[in-house]
Amino acid sequence: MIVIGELINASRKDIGRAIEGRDAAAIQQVAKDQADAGADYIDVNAGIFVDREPEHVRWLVETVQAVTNIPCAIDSPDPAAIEAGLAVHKGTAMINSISLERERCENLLPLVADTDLKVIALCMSDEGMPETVDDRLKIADALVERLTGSMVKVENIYVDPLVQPMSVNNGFGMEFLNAVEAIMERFPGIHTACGLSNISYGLPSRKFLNQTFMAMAVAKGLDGAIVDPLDRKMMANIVAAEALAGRDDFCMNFLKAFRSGLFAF
Ligand code: THG
Repeated sequence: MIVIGELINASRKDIGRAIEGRDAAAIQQVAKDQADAGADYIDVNAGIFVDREPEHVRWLVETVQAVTNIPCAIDSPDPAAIEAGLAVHKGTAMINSISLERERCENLLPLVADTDLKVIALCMSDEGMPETVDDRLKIADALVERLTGSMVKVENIYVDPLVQPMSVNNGFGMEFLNAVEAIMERFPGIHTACGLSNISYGLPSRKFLNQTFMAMAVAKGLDGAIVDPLDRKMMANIVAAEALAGRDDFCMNFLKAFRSGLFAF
């Protein structure tokens, strides 16, 4: 499982304030904590600052990379913000995300064409949010075709089928899970990723719901997630679920995690 640490997101009050006030130490602490907890990527999102998003994203990438060796997932719907972050990023970044929305797709394809960047391909189009497995597969088909047509390797693509709140429609959980399974089957070598916590929006005990949903998604083949790496139970759940799903040879990762104390709450 590729773990993308979600905590550097301007919609969180402390982070929004730290970005505005250029409090590098505060951002760097959150970056280091997530890397130490086992994150593979640090998501950087300044989405609440519409006009100043590119400059904030650029500052976030520089600030985070000054203290960690792991790459960033540059999280914005605005191609200009992604371009600004990429311009200063060292190593191989993850783009979060491209979608089938026309403007986003047209502007981002040239940026990722022929590169080794990791790309999250969000199942969203100008026709709105997908609801069924079929809606998601149609968008995934078109996105994968365009990305591979631009010489992006299939193993660098993370399709995000889009998690929607089950408080809105209690079928959304299974539609998402079945989409993960269908996408993993249809495009050998591809990955899937998602912002998992959307599932519990509007409900109590969100962490508990997110942890349970993670185990179900791992069983369907999910191999990337934007989550809080400081949530120990979530991280323990991922390791246990992957072993149970037969994705951990000789239970090596599970045993290693046990020895390092991950399951001692
Ligand atoms: N797919 C992709 N990218 C995404 C999402 C997705 N990026 C943004 C988002 N969704 C995932 N990231 C976060 C980051 C932080 C929080 C949730 C999702 C978060 N939420 C608390 C809440 O909602 O209650 C806020 C609480 C707080 O203020 O701390 O922390 O779906 N590709």
